[in-house]
Amino acid sequence: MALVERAVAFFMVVMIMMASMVQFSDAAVYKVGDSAGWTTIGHVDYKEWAVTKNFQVGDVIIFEYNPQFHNVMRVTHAIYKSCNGSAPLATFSTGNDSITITTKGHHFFFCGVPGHCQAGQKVDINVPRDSQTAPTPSALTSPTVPVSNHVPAPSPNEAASLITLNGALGMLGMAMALFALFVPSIA
Ligand SMILES: *[C@@H]1O[C@H](CO)[C@@H](O)[C@H](O)[C@H]1NC(C)=O
Ligand SMILES: *[C@@H]1O[C@H](CO)[C@@H](O)[C@H](O)[C@H]1NC(C)=O
Ligand SMILES: [Cu+2]
Repeated sequence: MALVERAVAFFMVVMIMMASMVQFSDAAVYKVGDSAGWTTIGHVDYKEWAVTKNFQVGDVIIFEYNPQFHNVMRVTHAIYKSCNGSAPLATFSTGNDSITITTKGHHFFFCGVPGHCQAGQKVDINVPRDSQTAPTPSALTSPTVPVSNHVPAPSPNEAASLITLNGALGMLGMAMALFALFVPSIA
């Protein structure tokens, strides 16, 4: 009897961990400009950087820069096109700004330092309106647990894939540790 209960408990723990793994790997973290960061140096093509990504609601966008020289302004499409930094929707200036994308559609950002937006320091984070929403914890009751359907573009120097991978590996490690704990008492 106790043996059956332990087996059931173990099974449930594994199912919960697999479900949380799905959620964990679903939100990606993107550093704008990858290793170049948020800058006017080297004329990083932020448009090109953004179009190769598969942004989803819940993703975190990090702007990393020297706050003495740059900032981040979230703006409307009209302001984005005109590069006029006098009336932003929001301004960020820590030099390491994490912005979580909470809605679908376009999210426009540029640097508000005069001339920088014109020089190309601007980015459009677009979450396609027809993109799938994140899977719900219904995986808990389903016998087959889908692994993430949201894997960022496979670029070796991309922090996002590493973070996602680390998360998945961490969960796998925890599941294996739990397995080691449970197995001697079952056998
Ligand atoms: C920028 O926008 C403000 C209003 O938000 C306007 O007063 C100003 O003239 C604009 N600047 C330019 C260069 O268009
Ligand atoms: C920026 O913040 C992230 C956490 O949000 C941290 O991992 C990273 O090391 C920070 N980078 C710098 C340059 O401070
Ligand atoms: Cu700037």
